[in-house]
Amino acid sequence: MQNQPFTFELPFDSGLPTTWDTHTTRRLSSMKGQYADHAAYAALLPDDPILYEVYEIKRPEIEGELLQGVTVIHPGKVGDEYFMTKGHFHKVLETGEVYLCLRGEGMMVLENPEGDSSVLPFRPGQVLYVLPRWAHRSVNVSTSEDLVFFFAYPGNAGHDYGTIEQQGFRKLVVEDDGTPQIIDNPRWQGQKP
Ligand code: PAN
Ligand code: ZN
Repeated sequence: MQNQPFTFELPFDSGLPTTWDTHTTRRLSSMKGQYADHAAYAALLPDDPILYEVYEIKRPEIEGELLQGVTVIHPGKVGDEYFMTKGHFHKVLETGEVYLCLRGEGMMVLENPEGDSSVLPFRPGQVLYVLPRWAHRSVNVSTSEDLVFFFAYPGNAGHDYGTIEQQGFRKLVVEDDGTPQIIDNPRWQGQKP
């Protein structure tokens, strides 16, 4: 781990950082119950494709530090739903996060425990600010190109994946006639506030 201020490159052609400390791959099998089309999920499971990869710079997970890295979501669909991240609340709910889109074509699905939800397009050059209290999931709405983005969030934020695993997001992004559409999640299992 660096103990001096440092720089690293995020070349816009690849979007990949030139250095990183950890590289995590997330496969379809880690998304059980998240895709609305359970039959399509089951059909793809034997191949267990990699949906996305996260490259992170290691820093102490404490207040005052920032954790940063790059996520690459590969193109693909499960039924009509695009490849996407698991999505999470931060364990420290009052935590914001900054995203910068580097490549591809995406959407961010967000919601808070108060019942508000939002789905924002996410294009190269755009910064997306995730407000404190809002769960967030990134979706690659291209079926041919990677979606690549940079993120930075407070070191003490932590991740709560369990709430989304259990209740899902209120909104889904699905392909309809070749274009992304936002629909209500028929399986959303949260409690209305
Ligand atoms: C991002 C995400 C990353 C992968 O770094 O962690 O895009 O998504 P999941 O964590 O939902 O699998 C972030 O929001 N960190 O807090
Ligand atoms: Zn986050």
